[in-house]
Amino acid sequence: MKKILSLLLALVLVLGCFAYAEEKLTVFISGSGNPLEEDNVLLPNIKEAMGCDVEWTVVSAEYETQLSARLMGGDAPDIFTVPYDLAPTFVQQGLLLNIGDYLDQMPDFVANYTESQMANCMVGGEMYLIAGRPYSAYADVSIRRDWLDNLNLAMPTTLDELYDVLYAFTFKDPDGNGKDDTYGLTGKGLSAFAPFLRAYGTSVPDTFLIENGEVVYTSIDPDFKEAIKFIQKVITAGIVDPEIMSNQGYEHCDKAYNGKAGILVQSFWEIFKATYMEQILEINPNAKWELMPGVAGPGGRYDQVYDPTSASGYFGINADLADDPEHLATVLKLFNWMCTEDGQKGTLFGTKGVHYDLDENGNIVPLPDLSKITYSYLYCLVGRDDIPYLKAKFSYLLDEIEYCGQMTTLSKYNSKVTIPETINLADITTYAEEELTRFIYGERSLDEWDSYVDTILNVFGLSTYLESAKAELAQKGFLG
Ligand SMILES: [Ca+2]
Repeated sequence: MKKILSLLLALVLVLGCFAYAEEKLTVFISGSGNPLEEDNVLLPNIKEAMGCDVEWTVVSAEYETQLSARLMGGDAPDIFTVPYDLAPTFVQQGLLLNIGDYLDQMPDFVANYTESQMANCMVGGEMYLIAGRPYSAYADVSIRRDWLDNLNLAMPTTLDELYDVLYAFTFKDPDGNGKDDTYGLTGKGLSAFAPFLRAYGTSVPDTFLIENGEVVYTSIDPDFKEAIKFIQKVITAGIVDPEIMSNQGYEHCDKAYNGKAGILVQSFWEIFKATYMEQILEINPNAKWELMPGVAGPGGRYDQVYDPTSASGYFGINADLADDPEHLATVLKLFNWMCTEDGQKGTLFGTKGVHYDLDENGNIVPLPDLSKITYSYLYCLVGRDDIPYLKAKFSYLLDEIEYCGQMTTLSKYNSKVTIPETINLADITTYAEEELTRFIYGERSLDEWDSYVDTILNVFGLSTYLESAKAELAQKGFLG
């Protein structure tokens, strides 16, 4: 087949048609939400930049089976999604090109990837993957600035000040309607307590942290036990939504929109995106929401918990291309181009004049049609430089997005931990959440903490999970 194609190319060259007509890039990725070809505005940009045909297959079900079929059939795509857990196997089977050997052909890629983003591309110390850059940390605690102002209170900076604010938001009529109709804080499930947990240097259940070179699993973290004592005080005082554990769907958001709580624990998008803010201001034109920084406590001060080791996707390059340097150069050019300003615009923002314009300083001004591009993650394989992207796309949220980019975050490492087949993580998490809830609400005495830890380790098999997590994080170089 290859021979025939070469002959065809020779013919094409002789006839003086497009010199690159024969070359075709094949991309085979896992995902969903790919638009119809006639509605796809990103793929044409990629074809134009590459100067050749590009076949972009998006597989929404049974990706691994379909990829196997391609590989076994001798029809390996140039670029394909690598399920992260399978990366070592793929390397062993010789399927993945060692991209590290070719970085000199990808200067813009190298320039735009941080050290930790490069580290995400490594398998066993060699660069066998392109890991799409992860999304930024997004703030998830918002507060009614107008309520603070009404009560002459400052933004809380410590756990004790937070307690006082919650108390005043509950008992001092922050909305001035003369009714006892507000609570300090609302949210859904245990994550509603995240602001307290972070002040103790911990996080919601099933989070892997690393403290002093040691793996910490939050569901049995002694810091979580300490945080519970503080959360119990808050609950006993009646200053948070009593329905936190039973709120369904977006009930907690609705309570905040309707002025029933002064602090909402939920991704900031659900307050600040125009569609939500319009609802909020329709209900109360004086409502003024602001992002609330983390408060300091015994465990430090963190605005959010964030996994710096995650990726927006993992992609490999067909190892056979080592024997076809010209075609390989086109494949490498694709990844490199995607990291350039042009490539980011072409794969995230669509077409100038249709989806965006540029102001006099060259900044992107979104046009209404930009909202139709909901599938950029299927095309921008290198991920995006998230904060500049968001500032361009949500230009009315510059302060909030800037804040997200500057948050102090507590690092978690879950995306680099593989769940062993012998354990049932859902059972472990359910048990942890149920028992931690009972501790928090005083239905089980904290005197039984050690017994809880023993049960989850030995009856639910958490000890197996922890052992393998420690070995894996050590092997991947995260334990210093
Ligand atoms: Ca009131």
